[in-house]
Amino acid sequence: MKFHILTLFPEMFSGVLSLGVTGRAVENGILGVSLYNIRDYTTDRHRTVDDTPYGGGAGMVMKVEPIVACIEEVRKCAPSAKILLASPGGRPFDQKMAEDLAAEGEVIILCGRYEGVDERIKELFAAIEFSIGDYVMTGGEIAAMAVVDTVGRLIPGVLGSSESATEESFSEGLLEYPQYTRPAEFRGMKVPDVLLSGNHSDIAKWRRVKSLEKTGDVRPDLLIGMNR
Ligand code: 21W
Repeated sequence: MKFHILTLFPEMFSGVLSLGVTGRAVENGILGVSLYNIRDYTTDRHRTVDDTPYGGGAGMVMKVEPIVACIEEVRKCAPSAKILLASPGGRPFDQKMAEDLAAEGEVIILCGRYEGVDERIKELFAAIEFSIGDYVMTGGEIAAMAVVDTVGRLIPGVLGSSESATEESFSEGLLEYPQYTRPAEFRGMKVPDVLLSGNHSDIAKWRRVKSLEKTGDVRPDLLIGMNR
């Protein structure tokens, strides 16, 4: 699996690409990530990547030419790669989208900055716009990292054997049950007795109840339509 990330701030990705599960996968070559600085694809003296919006209004819009030049360069090596555009107006990114993307060989992610990118990019490349939630960030880079992280851990071999069974929560559609580790008591706070009981069917029942309670409290939307 290979990601091509187009951004004005490639340095933002160094942590994600060098640390933790994702960093290890990149080091091992299981996950490929190439970064492209869109500014390197400008041809004018001032290396201009943005301009004022037609029709007026606040802020700047990312220019079409450097982005097209960059995508066309990447497409030489990855001609059939899907193009994702990180955008607050995009489709909400979810686990299903991540699973679909994990089946792709190569994916291009374009990170917008300023007030967004020239609309013609979407049309030219049939770019799929995605958002990571209903809040306003300053650009698409953190959203691109979320995609690399989420899709990356679905690639066989990225998670170690001790990490890999961790799929229950979202695939079952419920939030996670509470977890504890040693010590059994900390500042008078005891770990629930059932978890120390060794009774695995009681433990499974308790965890299911806690998952349902938590989901009802925090994300009742996830429960709607679960019966029937
Ligand atoms: C924030 C870009 C606000 C554009 C008329 C038309 C990528 C993001 C982003 C940003 C605007 C994501 C406008 C959740 C996010 C991102 C930067 C508004 C003004 N006026 N997911 N458009 N939240 N954000 N554009 O912010 O690039 S995925």
